[in-house]
Amino acid sequence: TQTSHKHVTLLGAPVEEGAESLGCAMGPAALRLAGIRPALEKLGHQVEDRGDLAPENQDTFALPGSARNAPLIVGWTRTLERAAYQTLKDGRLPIFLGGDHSLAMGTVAGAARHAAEQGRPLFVLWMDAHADFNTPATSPSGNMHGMPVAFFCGADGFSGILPDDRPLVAPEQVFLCGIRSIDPAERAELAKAGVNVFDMRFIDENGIVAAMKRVIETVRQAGGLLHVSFDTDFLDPDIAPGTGTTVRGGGTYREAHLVMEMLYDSGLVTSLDIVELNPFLDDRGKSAYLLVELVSSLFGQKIF
Ligand code: 5AB
Ligand code: MN
Ligand code: MN
Ligand code: MN
Repeated sequence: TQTSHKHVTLLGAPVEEGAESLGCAMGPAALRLAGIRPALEKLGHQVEDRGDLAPENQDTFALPGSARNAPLIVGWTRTLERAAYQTLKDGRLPIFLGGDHSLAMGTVAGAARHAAEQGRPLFVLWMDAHADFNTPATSPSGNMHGMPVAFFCGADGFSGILPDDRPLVAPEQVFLCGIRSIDPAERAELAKAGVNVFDMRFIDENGIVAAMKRVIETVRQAGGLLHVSFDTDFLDPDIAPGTGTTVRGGGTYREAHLVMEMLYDSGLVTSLDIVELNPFLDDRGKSAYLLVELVSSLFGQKIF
């Protein structure tokens, strides 16, 4: 009964060295075990699973400042940049199964290269408790999963990570949604850059629908492509305990589904990351199953 089926490619990115606590490398396996492929097939989509990717070797790479495991994360960034670009070029919709959020340095960069070739602006919807706008100079932890938005918005401190320094994503084309934890230096940089922020206060006062309508209208009017990067910790820890950096007061079950349903109706999403699932911290697969449910809503699952 599905008429507009997508050609979807699943790509595992078992990177965990961008986070403080290990375990995200088991994320792709948990999402597969929770049934992400059959869930998409049931909705009529054509699905290919390319298995888990491996990072290219960048042992000699160094970044100034505080960036733990930078050589490995840079290796992942280059591998994922190519994988995202090539999958999109092949006319398919990539879903990256994380893995910690540092993987979005590569996936967004690859999507940006593809969009630039198409002559279309790339927008990024970042669903997260955190802004992920630290740099090696501002990061309190050195953990690179707290840096990807700063990286692809062109902040200082990341040069040489990709071979050429082509522009990635304009800060005005980035929407952060669900934010409720920002570091002081990160907050200052974020405000300077001009990234759009729908924090939890905005969502409490105006509703998640108001935020999503603005995102969808902006992308539609610009004729843009939309990359969605979904951090498990966007969700309230009561419904998604399986992640390393939980923050209370997160997105509810229905808010999360509604976001996905509105995105499906918009038809605008061209690539997706599901990140920061740490099965070692989960409660009997609860978070993994919820993430698969949310992906189903994003791909057309109806509640009645
Ligand atoms: B996540 C913190 N801002 O930089 C930092 O889970 C947390 O990808 C980053 O959003 C959380 O270490 C990164 C304190
Ligand atoms: Mn087909
Ligand atoms: Mn994140
Ligand atoms: Mn987060």
